[in-house]
Amino acid sequence: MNESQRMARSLSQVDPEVFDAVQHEIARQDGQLELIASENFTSEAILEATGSVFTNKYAEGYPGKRYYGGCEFTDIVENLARERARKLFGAEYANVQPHSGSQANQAAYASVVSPGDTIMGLNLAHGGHLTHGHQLNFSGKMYKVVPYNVRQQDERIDYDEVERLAHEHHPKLIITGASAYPRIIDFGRFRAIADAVGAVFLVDMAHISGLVAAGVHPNPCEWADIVTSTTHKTLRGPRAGLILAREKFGKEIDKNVFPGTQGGPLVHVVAAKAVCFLEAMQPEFVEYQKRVVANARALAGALMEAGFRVVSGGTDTHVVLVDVFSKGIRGREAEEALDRARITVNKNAIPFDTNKPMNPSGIRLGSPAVTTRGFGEEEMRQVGRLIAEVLTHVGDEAVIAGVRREVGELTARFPLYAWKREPARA
Ligand code: DSN
Repeated sequence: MNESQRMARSLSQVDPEVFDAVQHEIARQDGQLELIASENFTSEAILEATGSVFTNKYAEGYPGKRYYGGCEFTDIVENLARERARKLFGAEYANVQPHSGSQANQAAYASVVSPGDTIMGLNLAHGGHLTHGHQLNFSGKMYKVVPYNVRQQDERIDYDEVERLAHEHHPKLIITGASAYPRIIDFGRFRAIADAVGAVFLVDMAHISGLVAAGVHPNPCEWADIVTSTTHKTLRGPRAGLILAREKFGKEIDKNVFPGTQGGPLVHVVAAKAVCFLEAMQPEFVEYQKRVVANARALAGALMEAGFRVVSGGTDTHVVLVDVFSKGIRGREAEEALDRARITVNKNAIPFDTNKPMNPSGIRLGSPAVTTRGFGEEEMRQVGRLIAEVLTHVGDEAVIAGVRREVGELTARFPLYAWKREPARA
């Protein structure tokens, strides 16, 4: 066998262990109910771009200004991604190189604040994200953080508190956005507060960017100076990050992505982001996102009907935060019992949680992935009933086995990646 024949061998021939793990992962994704709010299933076109030969390319710099030769086709995909991102979100500037949402935030913050400056972000315990100022994260270590919270009575952001804290602490940067907050955020109110204290206003729309792209959620680009995102949650693209901004911030952001915080871009992932933005411009993507929101509401409704308290009384988005402790169960037990029934969720703190983060009072659910596989509101009501059945019988393996069988029937009706499930080749 010569080198070129060796290079042409398939994964199953070269590494049966990794091949088998991939096959098992396809079967796992196909055979379970994926309700993790931040996950989704990408199209074959996006998988193909992510697995393309662009993985071989070094391309430090930006289109037309690279530190390496041979970037003519890299420039094509990066320009496509930048132009499509700007058009999709109505933004003046886009940087499509961040490897992740956290790296997008790191570079975006560095372009407008210096270490030691004061920033404000939503408390992680109230639905915010690690990178919005948690003490164990770079954001909490580098900047002086003033967190804001949700109100206890309705579990919505306490805008009066945000305003009071902003006037008291004069932050240079006010961040909003969330990982576990099911309600539409009032970006206009944040803009007014930021203007009143002379702060830069940044929205991290990682969770909602698919809804925003489809116009089923207000677009933060209309209010914010800088908008960061991931591309793999509701937006249904490859696992990666994105920064959008007003033109005047572009030069500094470019410098803070490369060389400030990253080296070479992952060109194969940039290519897949271009495909993702194109897919998100299609009319069927709008229909998909409408179903994502309707499905989350149907799920929340079914759980409330079964007697569970849903944080904030419902959802405006794809996220449903359930207070399982309202029925005497804690998040870890709930997550584990649902896992045994092949329903995948994550334990999650609820605002003003009285339990510890490793076994909090809540679970977080999301509708994007099951909506991608074709579920409608009827299936979501069934999923709500199945979750309630497990959570009211966490120690009863016979009940859990019954739910697992129903999950199997449901997933079999909406197959996923069926074309990818090949037997191992010799
Ligand atoms: N880990 C993501 C989520 O699950 O929301 C946020 O980065």
